[in-house]
Amino acid sequence: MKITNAYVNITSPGRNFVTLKVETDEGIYGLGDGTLNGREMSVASYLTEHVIPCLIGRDPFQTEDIWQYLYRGVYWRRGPVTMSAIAAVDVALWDIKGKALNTPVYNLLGGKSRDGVMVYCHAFGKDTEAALDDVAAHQELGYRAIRVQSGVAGLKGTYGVSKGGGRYEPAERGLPSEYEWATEPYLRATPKLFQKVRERFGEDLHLLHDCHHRLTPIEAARLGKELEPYHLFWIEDPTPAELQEGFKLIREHTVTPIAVGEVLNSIWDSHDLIRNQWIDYIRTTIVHGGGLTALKKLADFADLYHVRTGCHGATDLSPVTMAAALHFGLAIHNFGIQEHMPHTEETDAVFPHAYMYTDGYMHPGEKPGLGVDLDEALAAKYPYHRAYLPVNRKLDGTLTDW
Ligand code: CS2
Ligand code: MG
Repeated sequence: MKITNAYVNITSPGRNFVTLKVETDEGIYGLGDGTLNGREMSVASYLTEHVIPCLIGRDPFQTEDIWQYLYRGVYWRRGPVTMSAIAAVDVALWDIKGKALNTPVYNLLGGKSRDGVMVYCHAFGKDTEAALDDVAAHQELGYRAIRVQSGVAGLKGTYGVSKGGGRYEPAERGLPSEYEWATEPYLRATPKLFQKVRERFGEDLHLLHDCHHRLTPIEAARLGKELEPYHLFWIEDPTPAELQEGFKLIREHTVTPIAVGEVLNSIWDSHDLIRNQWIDYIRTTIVHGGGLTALKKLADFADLYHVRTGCHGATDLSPVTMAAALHFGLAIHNFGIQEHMPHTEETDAVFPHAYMYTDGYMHPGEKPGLGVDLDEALAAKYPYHRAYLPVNRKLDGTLTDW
């Protein structure tokens, strides 16, 4: 089998998605997600101008060699654009392999290790009461794990809370919007939020919280310690992870589990976090982490240190990544949990798929390959619009992490 053609599809059913389609001489094609929220055209250009010419004529079964060719052969390594482009190729090739062998991709990753993939959803509110009501609404839908985010009194806009109610979608068309931030009100309010959640919903519900890179290590240590009575499943991105050893300080103060990784894109970015057991869950995702070939290596390395996966699964990762993540989560041994932010109906129509949600779990389905497709005629009805993630400033105007 040979790759005969490949091209990038960019569509925007409510938000932008970058999809690579790889075609072969046997009529089988594969899809890969190359979406990088706020920098989509960088990945599209990287694929079209630099990667696709090198794919034509290659054997799509050679996932390892093609991955190494695209990673080592470029000379300039790592970074979200490069690794998202490599991921788009890699996932498309696994899709082709599964279709050619007439089997779901999970069977190529070790086969089923569990019956279903436990997922967590997002509950949020502008204040504690609204957040608790949203937890109740999501518990009604059967979720056994729920991330809880709340507005912070006195702050205009907070990560994870939609501005005007309704769905939360981080990227906005037009130039970046500006949020404001103050750590102290957040640190005072968050333990009280989770105290209220436990009082209303009891101990059985898995609770998660995303600090979204906004704390220093000692602030994260304080928060983790004050959340201990509420037994969270994890606190996520407690501090920017470029300084991996910053997590050593957090670890010395709290037993609240820690998840990191959605902005990381290679095993080297989390190598110290994992081998020192400074974290409990690795969130690096298939689309931004170099694809299934790379994520399988990362998961196997993490398994040696009791670190489980908790892959990123926001709406800015397309249904192609959701499908790949579910095959991956069904097969690997050290699966932890999978994030699930349901896409819009328009998005699901553009990307028809076999995966399904039932009572707190998801399953990729039994179709050969990934079990997801791209309706190109429908996709064409949603042209790309440049969009940006917000920026965040402290009350004195200092730019900080959003
Ligand atoms: C968040 C993401 O889902 C999460 O854990 O951190 O929503 C993140 O803000 C977006 O993916 C950024 O594009
Ligand atoms: Mg996050």
